[in-house]
Amino acid sequence: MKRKSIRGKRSKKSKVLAPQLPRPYHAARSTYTDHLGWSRGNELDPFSKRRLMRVGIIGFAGSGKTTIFNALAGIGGDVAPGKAGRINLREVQVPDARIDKLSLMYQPKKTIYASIQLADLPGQAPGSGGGFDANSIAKMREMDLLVIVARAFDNPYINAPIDPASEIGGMLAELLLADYTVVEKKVMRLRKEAAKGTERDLFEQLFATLEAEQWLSTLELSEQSLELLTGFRLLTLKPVLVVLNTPEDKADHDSASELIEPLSSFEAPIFALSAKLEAEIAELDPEEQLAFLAEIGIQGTARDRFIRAAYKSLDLISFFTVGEDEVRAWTVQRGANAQTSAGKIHTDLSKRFIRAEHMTCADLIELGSEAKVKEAGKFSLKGKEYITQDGDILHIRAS
Ligand SMILES: Nc1nc2c(ncn2[C@@H]2O[C@H](COP(=O)(O)OP(=O)(O)O)[C@@H](O)[C@H]2O)c(=O)[nH]1
Ligand SMILES: [Mg+2]
Repeated sequence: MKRKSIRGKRSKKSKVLAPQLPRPYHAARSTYTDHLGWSRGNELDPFSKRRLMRVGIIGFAGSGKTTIFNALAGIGGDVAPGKAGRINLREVQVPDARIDKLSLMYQPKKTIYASIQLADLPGQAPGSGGGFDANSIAKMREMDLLVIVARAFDNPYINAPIDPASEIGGMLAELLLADYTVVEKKVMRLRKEAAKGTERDLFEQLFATLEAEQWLSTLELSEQSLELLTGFRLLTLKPVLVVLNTPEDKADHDSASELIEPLSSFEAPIFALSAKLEAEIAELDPEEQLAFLAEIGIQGTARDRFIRAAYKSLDLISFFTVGEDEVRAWTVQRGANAQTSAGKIHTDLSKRFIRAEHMTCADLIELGSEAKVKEAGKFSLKGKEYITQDGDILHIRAS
């Protein structure tokens, strides 16, 4: 099998803590629409203040995309076959044990988790060989992360053998082809114009890479190059996760290992889960979920593991604000400084930034109160340029 290079390393299996949730975290706002007119921020700027990160679920028809979408969104239940072209959208909260603990400590009026947006995109018939239509590709380009669902269970409605490796390979090839088409067109024009300079060099490099069937994410592109490419929204620059939709009796990583093994040549992180089982679990309330999981010997739901992994592969981190009114997670790109982070909370806080009061969530949880953190000398003031770390608790002082 050909080695495909995809951004993202195989993630380590993460242990999931038993949830001690102050309230169910799937009480998220939902949207349901058949077009992509939901964006509130700047389309092209994935880090604009309001825009949620979008996770697009893609794969062949019948692979279980809609079932997984429902399970992840906490909707549960069986699904009717999707209507062609329809997109399901839902905002889901990112489970975070730190927020759970902070919420227990402060007993705030509101607890707000970080969230991402899931999109259930239309599929492609297995073995259709027809590829995605331009519309489906355009929708994928709007996503920040692509999740390929591959079927490893027997679906009586699908007249095709179980072959997740070829489904994954087929999807990756589709994505690569879509970029190739765009880049080729651009290169041909630049060549015709006998263009010289950065843009020409960049596109020649991209073209050669795609011709060699390599993902563009394997290139180390400069910030400047990436900026030039923003408008193209190239698919092979996006992170990819694979969900292997397994039979119910092979629903966790250990028992699914023989199914995962043949897929190890794909460099994307692979998540084994049973969509059907997860959807059933999603219908139970939190206590019932725990009992059920214990009964079938699975530690934590795949849902929690998966959503956290998606969040991580987007290179996002969370910082927190705490108080009696609100305990809240805020999302910033890794590497964001304190001033940018303040701007997530409010533009004014960024403009009038003086200092950020800082402690870590780990210290606060360990020591039990802000006063104790101060006593231990683990409370400090940070300037604008301080690089926000995952798990920081910030309070912004502004003029
Ligand atoms: N046994 C089993 N059936 C599943 C699983 N996931 C999905 N299905 C069934 O497969 C069919 C297609 O699923 P759906 O989510 O609509 O696939 P989509 O076309 O990719 O959106 C539905 O009848 C589901 O109930 C699974 O993990 N196990
Ligand atoms: Mg569907």
